[in-house]
Amino acid sequence: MELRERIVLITGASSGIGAACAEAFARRGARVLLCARRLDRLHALADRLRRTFQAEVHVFALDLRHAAAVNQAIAELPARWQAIDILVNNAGLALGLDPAYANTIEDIDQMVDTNVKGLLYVTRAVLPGMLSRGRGHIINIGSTAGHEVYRGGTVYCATKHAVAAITRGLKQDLHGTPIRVSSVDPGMVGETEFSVVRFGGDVQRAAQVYEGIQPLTPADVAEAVVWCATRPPHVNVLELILMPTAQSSATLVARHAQP
Ligand code: NDP
Ligand code: 8X3
Repeated sequence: MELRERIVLITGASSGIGAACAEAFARRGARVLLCARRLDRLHALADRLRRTFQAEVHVFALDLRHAAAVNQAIAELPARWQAIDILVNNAGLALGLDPAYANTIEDIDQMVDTNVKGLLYVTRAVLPGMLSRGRGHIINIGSTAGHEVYRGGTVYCATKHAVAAITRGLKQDLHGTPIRVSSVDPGMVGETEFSVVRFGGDVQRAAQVYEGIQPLTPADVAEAVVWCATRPPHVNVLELILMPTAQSSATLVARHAQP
């Protein structure tokens, strides 16, 4: 499917996989709508995409944990940005590596509110328009953590299992419509802020996560997202799992091996 002139809304576009998706879609001529909490980051990215690809970009600040803010942001989009063709539900985070019985209530709330409820709020705000226009594609960024669990990741894994359930459930909710639903589920992705956020800003601890392996890059994941979006209209990629070659499960990681 041709991406030129398509409107693509990407949540969590201020860093990592979301920023890479913005670039991958902009490079192919799509019009990109970018949101996150850090508006300065979005403006910097928008400037770069305009300069490099002559891309059409619109940015807005959004904390998607707040349903009213989500509804307002979508309702108040400029008229020429309202007909969203593709929604990339990317914003998300993990906090800590504590057992679930030791997680702070604030961390539990933030993971669930962002990864599950926020994703549902944005989807709820965008899908009716897609249905009325008779075209659209929801692409969720899930995780291998939505297919397995690991010690210390109970809450995060639960949220990503929820994303997997939402993807499969939405496909059934949309049965018989032309709207497509996909989940792109990566394993370890480097060059993002994911582990720095998880470890509360501890850059050294975050770097150890990827020590001795070549993780996926945000661009690798973005290419998978674009691939889902560019299949012909009769093809719906429901779930796409990708991991670094050096990773075989959440905890089975071949460090200092080839490649
Ligand atoms: P980053 O931390 O680099 O990016 C996370 C993005 O989410 C940021 O742009 C952040 O923007 C945004 N975000 C977080 N909270 C909110 C909020 N309340 N409202 C709006 N935006 C928010 O990590 P990644 O790029 O790695 O993460 C992107 C997605 O990929 C997540 O869903 C993550 O679970 C998933 N993933 C990551 C993997 C990895 O190894 N890195 C592997 C598998 C999946 P801001 O802070 O400006 O709001
Ligand atoms: C992010 C990667 O290692 O927490 O989803 O499963 S991991």
